[in-house]
This record gives sequence, structure tokens and C-alpha cells, in this order.
Amino acid sequence: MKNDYLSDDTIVAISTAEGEGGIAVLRISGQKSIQILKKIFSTDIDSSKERKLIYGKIVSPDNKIPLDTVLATIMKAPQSYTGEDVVEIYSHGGHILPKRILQLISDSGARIAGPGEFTKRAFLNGKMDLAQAESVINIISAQSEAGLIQAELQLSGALSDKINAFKDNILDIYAEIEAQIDFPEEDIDPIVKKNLHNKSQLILNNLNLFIDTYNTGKVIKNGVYTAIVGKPNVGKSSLLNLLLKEDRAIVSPIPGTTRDYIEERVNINGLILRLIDTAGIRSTSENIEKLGVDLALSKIRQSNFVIMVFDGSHEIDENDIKVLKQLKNKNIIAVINKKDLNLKINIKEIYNYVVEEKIVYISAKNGDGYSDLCELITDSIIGKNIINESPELYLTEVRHKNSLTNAYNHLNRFLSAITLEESLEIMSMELRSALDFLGEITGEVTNEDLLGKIFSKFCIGK
Ligand SMILES: Nc1nc2c(ncn2[C@@H]2O[C@H](COP(=O)(O)OP(=O)(O)OP(=O)(O)O)[C@@H](O)[C@H]2O)c(=O)[nH]1
Ligand SMILES: [Mg+2]
Repeated sequence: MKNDYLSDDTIVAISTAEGEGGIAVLRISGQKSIQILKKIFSTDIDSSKERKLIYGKIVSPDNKIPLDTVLATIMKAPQSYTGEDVVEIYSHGGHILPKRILQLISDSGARIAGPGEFTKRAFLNGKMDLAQAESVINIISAQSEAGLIQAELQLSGALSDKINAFKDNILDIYAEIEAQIDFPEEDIDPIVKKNLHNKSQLILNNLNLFIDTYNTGKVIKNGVYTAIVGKPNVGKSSLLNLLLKEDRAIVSPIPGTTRDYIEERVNINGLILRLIDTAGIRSTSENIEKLGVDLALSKIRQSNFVIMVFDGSHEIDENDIKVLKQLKNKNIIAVINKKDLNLKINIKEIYNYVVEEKIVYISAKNGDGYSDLCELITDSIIGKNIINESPELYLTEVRHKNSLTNAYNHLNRFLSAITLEESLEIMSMELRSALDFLGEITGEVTNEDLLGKIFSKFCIGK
């Protein structure tokens, strides 16, 4: 599919975000790009050099009225983002002007681009593979430093290199099996067989390790759904406010203040938490509070991570234990709050529910213990510092994880086939399927439906 893509239509879009801004960038790609610029530009571009900024006015071809003073640049195929002739126009920003220039370009023969069309063309023209093209949207939509690092790694080709290395290793085995097919009357030499067996087992182990990185990768990309829970008045809303660094939730000394839940995003040491402050959990006959308690319990079920808050200035009571009992099999930490007061809590009483290393003392009131808390949160979710100088590669896309899992399953079937001495054709077929699934990730094996799905998630102009 790659390298043979010749589109005769020329597309245009505003590539910058809409609204008031100093500059807007309009991008045109396709065979007619330069011809269109000539129609609407006051400066003679024949004599201008490629890849230089050209100063001039955008002028309506009909009435010769100038719309704006701009800079434009020409990038001829194949040395451009899309691999086609590309023109970029840098106009003034704002709500009206860029759209008027867009209309003028469209009237002059370009089609308004759909989401991700520029990047799709870059892929189809072989400027990048599919995994790299997918990373572009992740760069734009990254919500955290950690997410951005992963997207940049993927764009640089780190994921593609890893997939290609898996492919090379499987291809070695495939070549051996194909060679055996040419001499069907002979059995596979036992030494060769053992060697193939060991090789595929090693690849399977490595595939498995890599597939497992998705658990962390999805958290890095999408954030962690985190419930703040506890009995009333322990300081849950105060803790939310501390982490958000703003007075978002109402705090009061009256137990049962929070009724509805409050959800906010926060960036903790490069990791995105979707924090939910919930109503204090206790038995109550009051109807509205009861609804809040039910909501809190359902938020516990939905969350991937739980911050359980205790009031350190009081002893643990049956209400605390009642909440703890709701948290079985959850990834939790215990926050002993109000450490600025006289501590009366005996934390040994909760060791059955939370290990000592997952307990942190803070004062949500004066911020004491804030960094310890942040460190405990990221450690408990990721297990290590994810922002460092040589970041590891994680799988962040479910599509990639599924293709890798399919490749794993076929290679595993190959391993059984070789153990059970099944036919060489079956072995060859399983290896071919494993290779095809890996090829799906980088886009060697693809189809229009898949491409449509991937690029529809993009913004227009990219
Ligand atoms: N001294 C001290 N008081 C605190 C601290 N954190 C919270 N408080 C006080 O404890 C009371 C309850 O705080 P909230 O944050 O509303 O507690 P909550 O757990 O959200 O309570 P509900 O919404 O009723 O379940 C308020 O009077 C806070 O000012 C702390 O670290 N130290
Ligand atoms: Mg509250």
C-alpha cells in the first residue's frame, strides 16, 4: 500500500487551534498547492527559493482586495511532511481571518481536509510507518510529561524498531521452516528442531514481557481513576484541594459535608490522576447523604486506585474498618491526615488491610507531607520514577497490544506444532500469521477500515 499513493486532490486546513492567537498556520498539500498559492499571493513565487519564508499579501483573485499580510513557504515533494507539494501560510490569528483565507484557498481548488488527512498522506507516502503516524495524535493530546515522552519515543521509531526486531527473529525461524518444506521427505534434524524450539520460546518470553508493559502504558497515557474515600470529616475534600492546589471542594467541620462526588484531573510527578472526592462513608438514615454514600461505594468499584483517608487525631473506629472492608483487592494507600494535631491513631490496627510502606502521614491543612504523599502515589501506581533521562518504552495503544497478543498466540501454536511434530505447512502458516499481526502495528498489513479508525481520532489540520 505504501509508496504508490498518488492523490490528485489537494487538501487544505487551518493547522493551529481556533481562537485569538498571534499567528495562524494554514497548510495546503497536493499537486495543486503551489498553483493555488500563485493565484492568491501578491508576491511572484517563481523566482523564490523553496523552503524560504516569502513575504507578501493574500489577495482575493476576483476583486484583488488584500485580506492579510503573511509569510508563506513552499516545500516541494517529496521533502515535506506529507511527501507531496506542501504550502504553509502564516497569517494573523483570530476567529475570522484564518477562516476567510481558508475559504479563499478552497475556492481556488483545494478540498477542506478531514481529521488526520495530512498524517494519513504522510503514512501512505512512506514518510512514516503506522505506529509513528499514530504517535502524532498522542503528542498533541498528551496530558502529562510521561505521556508525551512515550508519544515522542514512538514517533522516533522506538516501537517500530522493537516490532521489527521481533519480526526479524521470527523470520529467521520462518526461513528455516520454509527451507525444510523444500525437502519434505526428510524429518527435521533434532538439533535444528531443538534450536527452533528454544528460539521461539525466547521470543515468546520477550513478547510477553512487552505485552505486560501495557498495564503501565495505558495508565501513563490515560491517567488513573483514583477515589479518595474514608468516613466523614477525616479531610478527604481538604486532601483533594491540597492536591489540586485550589479550593475546589467545600471543607467544613460538619461531618457529611460532601454529598455528590467531585472529579478533577491533577498531574502528580508527571502522572495524570483523575481524582474523585467522595462523600464520607457511614450508616445514615438521611436520604441525600445515603445517596452520596452509595455513590462513593460505586466510585470505589470503578476506580483503579484508592486513597483511603484517616483522621490521625482520633483512634480508628468501626466506621474506618467498614470502609477498609470495601477495599479488598484494590490498589490502595492509607493517608493519616491531621498530623499537625495530637496523633491518637494506632496504625497497627490497619496492618491487616494496608502494609506499612503504603501508609503516609500528612496535614492537608498546612501541606506537611505533601511530597511524601506524591511519591507514594506514583510509586504505588507505576512502581518507579517514569520521568528520567533514559525512559523505557511502554505499550500505550490497545490496538498494538491486541496485535502483539495475536502474534504471541500464533507463535505459541507454532511451538506446539513443532513439539507435536505437526506438518511443516501448519508451522509455516502459524509463523506467517504471527508476522502479519506484527506487520499490522507498523502498517505493512493494513486496510481502509483500520486507517479510517485511526485517523478519525486526529484533529483537523494534522
Ligand atoms: N487540624 C487539621 N484539620 C484538618 C485537616 N484536614 C482537614 N481538617 C479539618 O477537618 C474538617 C473536615 O475536613 P473535610 O476536608 O471537609 O473532610 P471530609 O472528609 O471531606 O468530610 P465529609 O465531606 O464530611 O466526608 C474541616 O474542619 C477541616 O478544616 C488537617 O490536616 N489538620
Ligand atoms: Mg468532603
